[in-house]
Parts: sequence; structure tokens; C-alpha cells
Amino acid sequence: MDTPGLEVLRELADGPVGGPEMAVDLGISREAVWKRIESLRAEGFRIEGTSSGYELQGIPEYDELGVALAAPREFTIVYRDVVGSTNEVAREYAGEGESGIVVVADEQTGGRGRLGREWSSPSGGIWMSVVMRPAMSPSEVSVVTHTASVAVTETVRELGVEVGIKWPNDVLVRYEGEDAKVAGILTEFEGEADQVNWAIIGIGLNANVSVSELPAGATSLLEVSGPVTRRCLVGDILRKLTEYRDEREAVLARWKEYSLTLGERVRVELDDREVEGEAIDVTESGALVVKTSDGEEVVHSGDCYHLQSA
Ligand code: BT5
Repeated sequence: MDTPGLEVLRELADGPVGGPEMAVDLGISREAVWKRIESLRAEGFRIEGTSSGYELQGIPEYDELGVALAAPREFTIVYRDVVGSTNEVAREYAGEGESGIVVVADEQTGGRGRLGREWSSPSGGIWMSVVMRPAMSPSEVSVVTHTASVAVTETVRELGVEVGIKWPNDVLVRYEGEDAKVAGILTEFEGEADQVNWAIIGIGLNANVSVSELPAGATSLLEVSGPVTRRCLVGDILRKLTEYRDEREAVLARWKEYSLTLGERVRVELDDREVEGEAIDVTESGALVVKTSDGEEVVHSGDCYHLQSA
């Protein structure tokens, strides 16, 4: 259910609306409309009274209502200025049985990567976690991660930035001859043998962040293309996540199309050994097929290094 403020913003999204008309649409008094407009103004929305009615002229770059307005309606946005990790907050919602919640923060003080690694999350980035209840078994969850990397890749490409996906799910930009990581995805889930109870897709995208605040090998949209409007990017990513839901074949095809790894000579570091060879394919479940001197190996998880073009 939309909050009172969001109801008004949706009314104003397509152009000016008169107070009396809005009162009828929302089933509230004109006085109540005026109060809601005032409280939106206090939250930083620029709403002018024009001869055609109230007109929305400015939206805060990043806050709960602004992101909610840009996002598909099926999602509920929970915005925090600072959190430890959006995945942690999302877990609480998941544990309460929620779905469709998206936790968004401007800054994380304890951002996490895979395998307990740190994820730098200074103010200005897009740090978001989507709580889902997909009808799938745990062995299929990699599809969700692929969907997220395809969604992020396409959203960033639409800004004119040439990004691709390094297996398993790093989004890299080729910048000044080098590949630099601009986004990463951390999917966590809980489930029984044949059914996922909940899944959380954590997406970290270095948006309006200075490279000096990021580790070596990382870059940001600010660096490669300039400042972005984060609420719109969050909305675009969520829209693509919904468009690609249940479209497994399309996701895999896009994932392969955007892959920077296929065709490369790679070294994949597994828990107990390394596999080196040419990355030749990705299986339906997202595993990488590597052609080594001893034959083909299928690797399901690990850290992948591009050595040189095969
Ligand atoms: C990932 O891990 O790439 C997954 C990152 C997921 C972050 C999101 S943000 C929202 C949600 N909440 C969280 O707490 N996490 C998720 P991995 O493949 O393990 O990569 C981690 C490695 O990337 C680190 O060891 C660093 O080398 C590097 N790194 C750390 N911060 C980075 C950044 N901001 N940009 C690029 N690389 C970074």
C-alpha cells in the first residue's frame, strides 16, 4: 500500500493536478491534500502551485519516497542513510515473512562481499538488497544472481558506459585499457532441500563515489561518466529484475552476450585447487566450463582471474 505522500507523488508524476481534482482522486479533503503537499515540501520535494494546479518540479536525489516513485509499484522501499549492511537489514524482513522489500542505503559501514570479504560502501553509492521468495530450489538460485548482473549491466549500458560481466557476477567497465569493477552482487538465501524460503539479492554499484574512496581495481560511474540520479537507476534495475523474472533462457543468453570471461584464458581459484584454461561456456545453472589441457572442467564457484585472450 502506498503511503499518503507517495499517493500524492503518483498523482503528480504525469504533470500538474489541481487540488480539488486530487482530493476527489484520493478520496480526501482539499485541506488534507494541502497538508500532504506541505509535508512533501518539508521533505525536500519542490511542488509549485501553478495555474494548472500543483506541479512537481524537483525530487530529492535519494530518499525513500523518491526511490519509491521511480520503482515499480510492487516493491516497497525501505531507505536508510546509513546501515551496517543492507543485506543484514533485508534478512530481518525476510525472517518476518516479507517479500518485495528493497532496502536501500546511502552508506554502509559493514558492507559485505562474497566469502566474508569487505565491500567498500561510502556515501554516494547504490547499496541495495531485494527480498524475494522465488519458487525454486536452492540449486537454481544462481539464476537470480545472473538476473541481477544482467539487470545492472543493462542499466549501466543505458548510460552509455560499456560494461560487461566477469564470471561469476562482477560487473566491470573497460576503462583506459583496464577492466575495473563497478558493481558486485551478493545473493544469500535460506531454504529446504527443494524449495527456497527466501532469497536476498544484494547489489553494490559504485555510483556517485570518488575512486579515491574505493579499493584498487575498482571504479565508479562518477569517474567514468559523471554523476547519476541514483533513484532512477534503482528503479531501472528493479524494473529489469521484474521483466526478466521467469525468463531463464533470456537471462542466460544475455548473460553470455555480456560476458567478458567467455573466450578468455582464465585461472579459477577453488577452495582446494586451481583450474586454468580457456573459458568456453556457461551451463544452465551458471557454472563455468573451462577447457584445460586435461579436458573440460565445470566449476561452480570460485574466484576467476582473466589471464589473457585465448
Ligand atoms: C561482491 O563480492 O562483489 C559482492 C558485493 C555485494 C555488495 C552489496 S552492497 C548491498 C549489499 N549489502 C552488502 O553488505 N553487500 C551487498 P566479491 O566478489 O567477494 O568482491 C569483493 C572484493 O571486491 C573485495 O575483496 C575487494 O577486493 C573488492 N571491492 C570491495 N569493495 C568494492 C567496491 N565498492 N567496488 C569494487 N570492488 C570492491
